[in-house]
Amino acid sequence: MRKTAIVFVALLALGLSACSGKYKPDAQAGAGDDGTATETGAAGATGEPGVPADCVDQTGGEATVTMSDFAFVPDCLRVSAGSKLTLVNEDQSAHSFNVQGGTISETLDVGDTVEIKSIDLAPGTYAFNCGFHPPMVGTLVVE
Ligand SMILES: [Cu+2]
Repeated sequence: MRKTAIVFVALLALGLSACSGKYKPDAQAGAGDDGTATETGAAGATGEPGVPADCVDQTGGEATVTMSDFAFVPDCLRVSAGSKLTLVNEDQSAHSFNVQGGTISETLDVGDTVEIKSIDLAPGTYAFNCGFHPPMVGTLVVE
C-alpha cells in the first residue's frame, strides 16, 4: 500500500515538472496572441463610444424592451428608425421608460404592455431610464 502511494507521488511529481516545463513558453505565446487579438477585435467591433459590444440587435423592424427585476431587458438595444417598439412590464412594480430628449416617455403599471408604433428619433445613441428607479438605465441605438 505504502509502496504504491510513493510510486504514485513520484509519478505525479514527474508529471507536474514535465507540465510546468512545457507550460511556460506556451502561456507566454498564448498571452501575446490573446492580447493582440482582443485589441484588434475591440477596435473593430465597438465603433461607437458608450455602446457596449454586446448591445442587442433588434433592427429587424420590431423591438421589445421588458421590465423585469428592476432592470430593462435588454439594457442596450439597436433599432431601426421608424420601427415599432413594444414595452412590457413583467415586474411587480410600476416603471417608466423615458428616452433622453423626451420624445418617448411612458409609464407602465404592473402587467402593462405599451406599443409605440414608430420610433421617431434621428439616428444616434440615446440614454433611457426609469423615472422611479434611478439604477434602471439603458442605451438605445437608433440606426
Ligand atoms: Cu422602474
